[in-house]
Amino acid sequence: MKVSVLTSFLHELLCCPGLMDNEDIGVMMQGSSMVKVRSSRWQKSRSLRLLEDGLTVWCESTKRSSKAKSQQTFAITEVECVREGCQSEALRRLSGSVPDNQCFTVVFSGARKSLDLRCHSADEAQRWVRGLRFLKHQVASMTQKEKLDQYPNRDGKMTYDEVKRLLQMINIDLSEQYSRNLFKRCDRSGDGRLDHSEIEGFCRELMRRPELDAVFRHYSSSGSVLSIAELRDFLGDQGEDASLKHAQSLILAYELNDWAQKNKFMTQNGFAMYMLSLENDVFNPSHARVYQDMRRPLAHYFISSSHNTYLTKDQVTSASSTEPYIRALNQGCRCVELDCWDGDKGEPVIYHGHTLTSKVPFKEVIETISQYAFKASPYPLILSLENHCSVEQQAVMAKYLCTILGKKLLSTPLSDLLLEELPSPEELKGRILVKGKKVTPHLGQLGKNGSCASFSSSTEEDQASSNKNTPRGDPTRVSSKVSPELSALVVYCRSVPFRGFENARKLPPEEMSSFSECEAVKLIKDSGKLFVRHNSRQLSRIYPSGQRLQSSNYDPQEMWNCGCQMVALNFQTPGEQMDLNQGRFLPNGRCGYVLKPSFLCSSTSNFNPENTGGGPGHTPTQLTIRIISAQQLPKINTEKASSIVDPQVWVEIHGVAIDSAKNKTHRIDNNGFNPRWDCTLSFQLQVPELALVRFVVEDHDHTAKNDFVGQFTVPFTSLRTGPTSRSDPSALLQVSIVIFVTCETLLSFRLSTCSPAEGRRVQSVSTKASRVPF
Ligand SMILES: *[C@@H]1O[C@H](CO)[C@@H](O)[C@H](O)[C@H]1NC(C)=O
Ligand SMILES: *[C@@H]1O[C@H](CO)[C@@H](O)[C@H](O)[C@H]1NC(C)=O
Ligand SMILES: [Ca+2]
Repeated sequence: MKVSVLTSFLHELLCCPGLMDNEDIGVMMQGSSMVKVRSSRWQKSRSLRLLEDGLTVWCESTKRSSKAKSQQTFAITEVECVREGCQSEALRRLSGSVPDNQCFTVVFSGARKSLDLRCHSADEAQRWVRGLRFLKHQVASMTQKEKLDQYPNRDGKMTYDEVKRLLQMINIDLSEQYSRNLFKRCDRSGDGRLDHSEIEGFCRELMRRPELDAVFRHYSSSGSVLSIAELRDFLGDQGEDASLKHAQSLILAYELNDWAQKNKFMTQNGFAMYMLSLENDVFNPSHARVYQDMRRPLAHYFISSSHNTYLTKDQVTSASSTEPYIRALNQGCRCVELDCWDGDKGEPVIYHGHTLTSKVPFKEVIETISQYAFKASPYPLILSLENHCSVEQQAVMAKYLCTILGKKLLSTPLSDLLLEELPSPEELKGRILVKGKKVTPHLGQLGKNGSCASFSSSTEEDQASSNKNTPRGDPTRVSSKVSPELSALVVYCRSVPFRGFENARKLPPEEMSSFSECEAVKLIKDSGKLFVRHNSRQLSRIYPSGQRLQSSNYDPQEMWNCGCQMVALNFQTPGEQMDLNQGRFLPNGRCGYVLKPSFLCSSTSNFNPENTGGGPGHTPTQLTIRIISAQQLPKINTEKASSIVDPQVWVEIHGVAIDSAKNKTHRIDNNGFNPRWDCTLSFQLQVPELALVRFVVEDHDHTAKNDFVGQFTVPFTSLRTGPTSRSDPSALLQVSIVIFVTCETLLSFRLSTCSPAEGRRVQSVSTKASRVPF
């Protein structure tokens, strides 16, 4: 089959060596009959089959009736993970009635609903689980080109149309003009078809990176290979370990050609492999693990926090589910929120009160949290309880927290001593903290049995209810009675109303307040310095305004500038703000805790984020970024599928107000395949320690708003620098960084939301940046 020739070629080239030899994949390609499960009542027979491209799974109704001819597909690239056994809500309800080991769930990135499946045997389920994971892994490592010289001989010729169709199948969207030219160039025999060696040439051309070749030639005296010494020179210019030993180790790790490796040379292919590897990522690889001091008080860290975690979409009508908890926790989120209400039969439930959002049992959420709490991060998880329950159901909540979370739940202080400052993430490793109202004995308001009914406060919940901006006229009544059982579980994160900085200074460090985004912004404007000092000792949680019915997000940077720790965002809503959150928490092993700069950790700090004229934290710095090129940018706007991307790249600085800036490259018309800008952008930073650098790739549109293509955010302090300029005329610290933007086609997500705040389609596409020298 001709069709498989190029597919196989590209697979070997791109991602999937030995694909056909894998037994699990073999079973998947033959197809399996399964049962798709939505609930105990809705279970339908489906036939699942992996297509030859190794990237698409067909899921067909097995009924032959033409009316119910439902056929769906999903791409391996859309799969976020595969969960074995009965781990979804629907499957969990079946658990007991079906064998656990015959079930699995395919979880997709973005908003697509998970697919719950039951196989007819445990072995078949295992094969699909393993196979899907294997393929996902292969796709993820697709940039690692395989040896070009090792193709087995194949026969079969391909016409232009066949080539074109196959490219589309594997999501390489070439412009008509470009692909025709390339085809012509490679068709050396001129018969309008590509034979084996011509296809090989075509694939080589497809993967060519001329910008890397230029660097290679600059350092290579022979023009065809780099010697160890030449590679060392290059590493020296990059500011890397410039020893012969390191150069040699790179040849061993990245050179694919046996001859070259044996003779200690690096070929162009090996060089490209190294340049595109994680080792050369612009994100400092030593920041990819936990590298910060984790023994400082909790208040000294930014803590990745989610708002109304249970919601899958908007704030009014969407479904509540345990799934968003899994997603948030897997992303390293360390503070999730639970809005608890009285449910039927004495079982508390979680949903957005007074709205049409569906309900999910409190017990299930806690079970889910128990299972996923420490998968992505060992550091403490904070459960932010918004409690609207009767005292009786609060006691039920307390019971579940204790029985389900067991030893993980922190229910007594680590020490009996009066706290000077909060304990550290290190001390609280593996523990779950409850944040909520506590019956505070020192107020002397209560009798022995928690008759604290009169203890009123206006914490987040109450503020939300008195907020004129709440969507419903009906004020959200928050239970003012706290059950003693639940109160007892609140140890280090006691919610108290904010009564001014002067008053807060006298409070013990375990008391904390929540602020709506608007209140926080006002405090920042009016008394930024005091807010900074407050946050050096006490925790602050910021939450989105009740007006954000579509679950849009506010700018978290403004809050971080003031040292607020828990800047809670709607994790279900992708876009600029969540991208900033991802960037903020990218370093330190993505553990959800990032140490604040020192000027945000002192109770006598004079740092004020609104300052423009120097002071603590001000280190004037020049950031120079050269945007070189991109490869295979995905065409996101499917309605205009025929048109070609006209890409431009924005570089944005998110930091203190004076540092906020953005600039963009020029636009390149009609080339999403390998656009090259070679454009240098410069930024003056005053407070680099707070700055995030965000890259956004857009498709220019003449008639409408530009389409979003991809984004990537990295903290300035986690960028690896390129060669430092030696002709430094001023006292400014010069940092030159060269970015090489790659939107990996195969990693585009299907998720899209239209958030009114931005008024444009927002999609997440991972963008990778690597460094090359000027
Ligand atoms: C405490 O609770 C007990 C029984 O639950 C009740 O008899 C007693 O009156 C309560 N005491 C106060 C001070 O409310
Ligand atoms: C943006 O970058 C261009 C090209 O480097 C430069 O000429 C221009 O002055 C920059 N604009 C701003 C506002 O910095
Ligand atoms: Ca366009």
